[in-house]
Amino acid sequence: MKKKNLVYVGLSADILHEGHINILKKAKKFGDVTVGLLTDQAIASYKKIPHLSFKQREVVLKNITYVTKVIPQETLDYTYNLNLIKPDFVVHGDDWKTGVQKNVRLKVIKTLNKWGGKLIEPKYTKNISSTLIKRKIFEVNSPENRVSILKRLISSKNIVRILESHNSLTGLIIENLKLRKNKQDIEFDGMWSSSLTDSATKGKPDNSSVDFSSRISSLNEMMDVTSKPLVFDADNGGQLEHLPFLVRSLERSGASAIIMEDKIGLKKNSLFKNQSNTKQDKPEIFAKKIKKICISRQSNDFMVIARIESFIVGKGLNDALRRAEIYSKAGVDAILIHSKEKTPNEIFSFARAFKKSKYFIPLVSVPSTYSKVYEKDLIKNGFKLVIYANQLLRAAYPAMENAAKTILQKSRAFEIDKKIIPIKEIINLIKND
Ligand code: SPV
Ligand code: MG
Repeated sequence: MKKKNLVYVGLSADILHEGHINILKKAKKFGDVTVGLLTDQAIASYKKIPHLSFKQREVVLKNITYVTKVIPQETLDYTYNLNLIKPDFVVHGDDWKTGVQKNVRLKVIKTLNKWGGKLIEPKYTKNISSTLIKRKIFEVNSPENRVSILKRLISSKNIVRILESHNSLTGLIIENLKLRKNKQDIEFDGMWSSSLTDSATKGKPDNSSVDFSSRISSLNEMMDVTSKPLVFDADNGGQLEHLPFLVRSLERSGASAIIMEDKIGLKKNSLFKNQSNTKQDKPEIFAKKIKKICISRQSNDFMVIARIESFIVGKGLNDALRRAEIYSKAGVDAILIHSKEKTPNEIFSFARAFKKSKYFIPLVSVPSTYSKVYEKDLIKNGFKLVIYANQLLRAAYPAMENAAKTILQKSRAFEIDKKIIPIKEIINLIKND
């Protein structure tokens, strides 16, 4: 009997729709179908990570009549898997002739040529797309789903990019801004609810004058109109006994992580030059707070991140390392090593030493003072999360002040009109359908 032909179909299969079924059905006509299921990492290399995990997507595909086998495809590029199984056919919708996948397609053709394999490209099914379905789902996305996204992003991306958001409008910038760079779509992965910029927006100092109920109310306004993960700056977390209630509120709102700094006493922003009155908590006492959060959280996907202030208060590397191990043992998911130096040397020396510890966990950086550092260098040094902690507020304030000044100076608004966006654009900025 003639051996059955082998057909290969590469899929993300996050949300399966009739378009996928059309492709698989067509593929089955040519032989036995092996699906190369893109891993979270492969998908994250060119677009948002999928809603469903690899395992969940695999189960669905394995149970489809037209599919014989499912194997992981670790990269967007098919070459490795094609060389591995040498299929007679690859089937893909004809929608990849342009865009991110254009070169992937050309490589598929070249590789198949080596053994006389063929690329079959059925017409893309119109008026259906996972993106459209995802948009609809987002409207009813539950807080529980939202909480988990950050942890999955951290395990599937080189680095997760978080930007400060101090109101819903800045949240929408983070939500919607997309750029094409080096043939990749890039965007911010989530929002940082900063104590500094949330307080400054309310005209108050960053010393916990803005209490948690007010902070959570601002957070909820951002959550209402966005879908990306949010990381909450909890200062030192407040009283140990109050922490379970804070965690409950954060999880209920859909926040993905709490970052708590190891300081005690009246809070002072870490970037102030004079830190003479700033005190660090005893590491063992701080570890109790960490444990309290870990046992209070409903979901293990809600991340607890400890922020070490040893460099800020002038203690050295050894103190920071000792604390990192204690906090890691207490159960935190990541360590933010803070610094107000002009270069990242201090945090990189910490990273090098901590990497050798058996308690090593992912690192978080806040490059406010050492802003020349590139993400690629953070990645090289073991950082998995970068928080741009205050740039949107710093951009907005001088722009607004300048507009106010110009109107005062000119006794009319005409001169500033050229420098600000038209009212029409502001109206169109927020959809109203
Ligand atoms: C914040 O943005 O509120 C922070 C970072 O906690 S820092 O201002 O550097 O303390
Ligand atoms: Mg803060």
